[in-house]
This record gives sequence, structure tokens and C-alpha cells, in this order.
Amino acid sequence: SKVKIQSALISVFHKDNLAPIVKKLGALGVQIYSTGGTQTFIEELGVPVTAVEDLTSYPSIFGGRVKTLHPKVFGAILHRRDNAGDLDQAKEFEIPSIDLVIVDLYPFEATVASGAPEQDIIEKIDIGGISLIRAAAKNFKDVVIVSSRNQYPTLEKLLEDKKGSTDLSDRKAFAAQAFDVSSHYDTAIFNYFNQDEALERFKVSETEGQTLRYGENPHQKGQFFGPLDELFEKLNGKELSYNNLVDVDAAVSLIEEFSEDEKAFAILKHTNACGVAIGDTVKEAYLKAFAADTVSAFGGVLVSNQPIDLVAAEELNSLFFEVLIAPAFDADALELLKGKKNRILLVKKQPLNTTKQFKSLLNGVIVQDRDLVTDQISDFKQVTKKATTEAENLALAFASKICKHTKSNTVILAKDGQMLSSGVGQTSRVDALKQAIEKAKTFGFDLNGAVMASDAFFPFPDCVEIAKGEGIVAVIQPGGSIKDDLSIDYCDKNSMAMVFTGTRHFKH
Ligand code: 93A
Repeated sequence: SKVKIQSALISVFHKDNLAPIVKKLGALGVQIYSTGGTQTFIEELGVPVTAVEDLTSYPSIFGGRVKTLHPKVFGAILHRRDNAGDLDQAKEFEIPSIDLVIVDLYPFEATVASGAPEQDIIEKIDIGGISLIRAAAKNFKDVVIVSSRNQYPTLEKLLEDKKGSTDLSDRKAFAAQAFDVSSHYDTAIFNYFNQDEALERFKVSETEGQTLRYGENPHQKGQFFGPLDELFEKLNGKELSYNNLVDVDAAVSLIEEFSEDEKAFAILKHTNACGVAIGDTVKEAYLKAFAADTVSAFGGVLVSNQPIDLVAAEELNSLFFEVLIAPAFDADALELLKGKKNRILLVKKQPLNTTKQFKSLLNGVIVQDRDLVTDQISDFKQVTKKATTEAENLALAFASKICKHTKSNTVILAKDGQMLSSGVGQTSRVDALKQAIEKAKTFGFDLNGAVMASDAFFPFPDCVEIAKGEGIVAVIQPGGSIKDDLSIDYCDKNSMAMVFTGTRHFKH
């Protein structure tokens, strides 16, 4: 079952890294057939090559759509070398043998990703190349199929080690990869054609949506469906991107937790707050929010529930941020902030009054009620011997509001009206707490007298133990673990106070 490569068909879109292989084949005396651009490339290397047109006695037609699609080419690949009937027919129709096929397909996926128009994308559906791959892989008993540039190093080594001879196991391994390449290629084409159907499933049409510059990443297309103009007036800045919209939603949802008599300010990155504070003025609230994480704030989405005045704007102006949302901007503040033309300034005109949330997953959608529960001090259930003080209650209620809008698992550390730090999106509650402690220290906070909020119950007493070690005095959590008692006992023995809310605020 050894096959000595005596002839090859090479048809590749990308010519890079092909030269060493062509030279090796040339040196081994392999007869090379090739298509248009590849043929020119091989000729330029000074290696003898036969045009596939000379084999088929047919030119490349229809703008290259039909180049290799011909019985002489496919017969040369597909006839069974150990079948007398096949060999007779090959002779009768003057069909040679091709023992090696090297193909690099038209770059369909890259063309889709580039945002090219439909006609260009359709032209990049490779027909001849994919057929050559399938044919050669089917006949792996007699033919070697190299179906991607990634396989050049393997082929090179084979040519070197075995001097053009191949074993059945080599050819079968190449065939397996060939079907991997062809199935991946066809899946990409299917996905492209299935886009409309996917939209239909969600009852939206691409023409109705607002086209975004791109989706979450530049290679993803994106659209927004919704009444953006009803919610916001844009006073300045570039167009809102997909990620901006996601962050603006998170920012607005968080700030709506605060009543108008609390001057609140929040800074968000990737939907999580890296700073939240209430202050006597907007400027003070901003500075307290910024202090919690002066590094993450760079490029953030900022939000306040107060009009932005000039003194606040003067502070804000020195920060590079993407978006600032507020109920109003004083004229002088606006003029200053408009100094940077990309900076997005949004006036929030009305509350988010939807009560439902949608998320696409598993080819479907899940719908749920929005989490509209804000933990109220009047509902706190004191579970420890030591009761929380009034000041602690305010800090706990404040921290709990942030918890609710932060990716799970989360732990928020706060003091007075300032978030000191957060642990965000961790796979364990202990990790969330450890991250929060580490961050608070990085930004120079003393956790003595601080409070801790957790979005879900403590399954073990480890969190309160660690918190105690840092000087945390009061804790808010929903409660409901079968081991609640362990956390409560620990607090009782260590003069910590804890309240239960009965409401979990997971955010996945
Ligand atoms: O348009 S095609 O589907 N029709 C064909 O018959 C055909 N044969 C090879 N595209 C075809 N190819 C592809 O042409 C190969 O897969 C390769 O990507 C490309 C190489 O063209 P050239 O050698 O002219 O640069």
C-alpha cells in the first residue's frame, strides 16, 4: 500500500509557504498540474508545470467558476488503481493518474468577516476546490490530499523522510483532516445562509434594526432593536457601539437604584461598577467613585442621577471615558465636555420601564421578569445577637444595590456612601471576597468598620471568617443556606452583625 507520488495537482488561493513544497516536488521529478494563478506562481519558481487546461482541453470559463471541474481531472483522482476495469477506462479516455492534490480553498469565512457585499461572498464559495478535496480524500487508498496550508509542514516532512513515497496511514490521516476542512467550510456557508432564518426565529428583521458599527467584536455584525431615542438624547460623541449599549444598560439600571435625593455617581467597565458613591455634590460623588479604582475607570461608562455642573465637569474632563449619562448637563459643563469630539454624552430622558428581560441561548430565547426588588432597610432581618447600627444599615443597603447589578459571584465592600471595592464574576464566593479585599488594599482603603454585601448566601462560614480578619463589622446577605447557622454563630462569637434580606440577586 505504498504510493510513490508521481503527479500532483496544485490549486491554492494563498500562495505563501508553497514554494518549498513545489521545489521539493520538482526535485523528485513529480509531474505538476495547476490552475491559473497557482500555475504562474510555480512557473516563476522555475519548476516545470502543466496547465490544467492542457489536461482537460478546456479553458477556465465563467470567470474561473469552472476550472478544474472536468472528468479528466476527477477521473485522474478517483479511478481505483487496483481495479482492472477502472484502469481500462482511464486508458480509453486518456485519463492520467494524480497521486497528490494540494488545495487551499477560497477564503469564504474571511470574506464574510470583512463585511464584503453578498456577491463577493457568493463568489468565494469554492466549488472546484472542495470537490477536489472530497474526491482525493475519498480515494485515500491511492491519493494524498493536502487540504489546507496548515498541513504543509506535515507534507514537507513526509517528502523529505520518504522521498515521495507515502503509506496508507499517512494518506488516511490526510483524508480525515480533509473531511474536517470540508465540513468546517460547509458549516460556515450554512451559517451565512442561515442568518436570516435565525433573525426570523426572533421575529426581527435586519432592515428594521439600527445597524451598529459591529457586534461585540469587529468580526461580528450587530444591530440594535429598540427605542433608543425615547430613552436618550445624544449631545455629543461618536455612535454608540454594541459594547457601549450593553454598558449603558448596566449603568442606567444601577443608577436607577438611587433616589433623587441621593447624589449618586457610578463608573462601569464591562457592565460591572468599578466605582460607585453618593456625595454632597456630583463632584464629590464622582471623586469618591473614581477613588475606588483609579485604573479601571479609564475608558469607562459613567453615570449620575444628577445634572452635571461645571465643577463636576472640570474634574471629569481630565478622565478619558467612553460615555457619560446624566439627567441634564449645565450649559457651561456641556461646552467643556464637548471638547473631546468622540466622547459620548447622553441625557437620560426617562426611566427604563421594561419589566421583562430577554436573552438568546441554545438557539432560543429566555424571558424573565427584571429583578425589581431593592433591599429596604425596613425589611432587614437581624440574625445576629449584635444588631446593625443605623449607619451600618445605610452602608449595607447601599452595598446591596451594587451587588444586585454586579456579575455573580460578587462581594461588595463599602463604607458610608462609598463602594471601596468589589469582587466580580468569580466562580466562588471566597474568591470574590479575596478579590475585593485585595483591590481595596491596592487603592489604599482601610477596611476597618467597612460592611460586606453578598449577592447570594454563604454556604460556609469562610467568608465571614475572612471578613472578620480584615475588620469588617456588618454583613448583608439573602440567607437560606442549610449552613446559615455556622456563619451566624461565627458572627456572634466575633461581635459582627449580620442581616438577611431573603432576596437573592444573582446576575449571570
Ligand atoms: O470557482 S471554483 O469553485 N471552480 C473551480 O473549478 C475551481 N478549481 C479550483 N474554484 C476552483 N478552485 C479554487 O481556485 C481552489 O480551491 C483555489 O482556492 C483557487 C486557486 O486558483 P488559482 O490557482 O487561479 O489562484
